[in-house]
Amino acid sequence: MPETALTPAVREQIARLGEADIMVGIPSFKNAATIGYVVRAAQAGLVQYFPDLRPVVVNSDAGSPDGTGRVVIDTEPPDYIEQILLVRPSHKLSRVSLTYPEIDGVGGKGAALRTIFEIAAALKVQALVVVDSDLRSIVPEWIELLSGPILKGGYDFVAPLYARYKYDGTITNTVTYPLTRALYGHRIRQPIGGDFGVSGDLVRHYLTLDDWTDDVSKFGIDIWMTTSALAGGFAVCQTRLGAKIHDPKDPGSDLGPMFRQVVGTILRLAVKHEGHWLDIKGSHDVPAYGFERIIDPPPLNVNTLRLLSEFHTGSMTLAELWGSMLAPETLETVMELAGDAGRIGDTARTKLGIGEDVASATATTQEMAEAVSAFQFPDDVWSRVIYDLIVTARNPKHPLETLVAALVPIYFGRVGSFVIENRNVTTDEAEDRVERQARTFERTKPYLVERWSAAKVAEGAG
Ligand SMILES: Nc1nc2c(ncn2[C@@H]2O[C@H](COP(=O)(O)OP(=O)(O)O)[C@@H](O)[C@H]2O)c(=O)[nH]1
Ligand SMILES: [Mg+2]
Repeated sequence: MPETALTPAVREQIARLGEADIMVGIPSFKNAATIGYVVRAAQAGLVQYFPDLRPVVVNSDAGSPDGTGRVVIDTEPPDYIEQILLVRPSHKLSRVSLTYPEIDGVGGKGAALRTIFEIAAALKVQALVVVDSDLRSIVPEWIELLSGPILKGGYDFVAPLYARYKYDGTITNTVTYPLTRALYGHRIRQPIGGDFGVSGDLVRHYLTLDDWTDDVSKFGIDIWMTTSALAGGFAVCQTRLGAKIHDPKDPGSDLGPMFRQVVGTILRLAVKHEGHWLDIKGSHDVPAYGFERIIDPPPLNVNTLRLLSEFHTGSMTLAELWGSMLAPETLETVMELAGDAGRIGDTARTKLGIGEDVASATATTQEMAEAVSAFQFPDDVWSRVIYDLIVTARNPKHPLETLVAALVPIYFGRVGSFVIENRNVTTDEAEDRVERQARTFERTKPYLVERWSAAKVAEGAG
């Protein structure tokens, strides 16, 4: 990890806090509307479930202009929590909000978390819980669910398990879940869920790693945490949190940059950690902590026409780049699929009376998915696209950022297909399709290993 750049203000806070046993870290960027609730839930969880541990809540903010930090400071004091819960904790609960320093000029969720790791290490905590600041569905029990496996079970990394609406978590469903599972053999269903438990040992391990990049300072942080825990041989489990309800994002309009940061990171780490995945076949379950939950998460809208249109447009502007990153057969199939997307999208626009500007189309999610229902992007083609990217990422000649940016339209095509395929089924049934795709990634892994090994031999020969 880059040299620590803790600001004097952060050092001062550390000196003031001394030591702690359990810490809740909350990264934020313009979350004034929602962070107060998250802080109250975190404080209540610490007081209710760990009255004998020394607790601290740390908000690592981007210097948000909306007063996020102020909300944290002004949130009801711990005395209030003690009154409503009728608990008398043995230790005072501290609450801190600070502005994190950028890392090599880059700020983001990861930079916020790095400051959180450094504070957790300096305070010598046994367990660190990190939760997002836009959560609506967090309850005090989440603090126990995320730290209990560490404090009681000897685990080092606790990944979340949530009920998410079938169209939420598309980067997870299409890339990070199936790829983490097929590469490293662990079925971690939400490797980038955002809400994690980390042991003191693992926090210290994170701070020794030297593979931090700009993407990790941003949204690459979650997959970096999960992958580094797996590659480091740490004990990993999952915990059942119920529903994840947070600020919604449409995969077609909001998730492009996040996709690039997450997928750039997972590919780079795959290249780095070849020794941890080359020999792994199949996968195994990862233990899950906490009582089962039966919850229907709220729906989310997706502009499928736009997804297909971006896929098709991508094929016209990026074909050459796609040719340099995909195997010839994969390229051919992807180009055909992009052609399908263009044709089927055009017919659907005419039918729905939508002009060229699909981004502002007013048709509903269901109407759009129905109108383009003939489109299908098969699982195994998608797995080969991702595997081709890993092989291409080996070669430093190809800048990863460019490759991953060029992958975005293909990802949109794949997500469009997922929405179409699941338009008439429940979230549970859509889950079966995510599992089917994950099994496909495992089944086609020999394709990756073969191409990877061939690329190595070719490099050796060259
Ligand atoms: N400090 C900081 N936090 C950020 C930044 N961007 C996002 N976050 C936080 O990271 C968490 C997850 O971000 P969000 O946009 O909800 O992403 P998603 O839920 O994973 O799609 C939230 O708590 C955000 O406030 C940033 O630039 N700086
Ligand atoms: Mg969110």
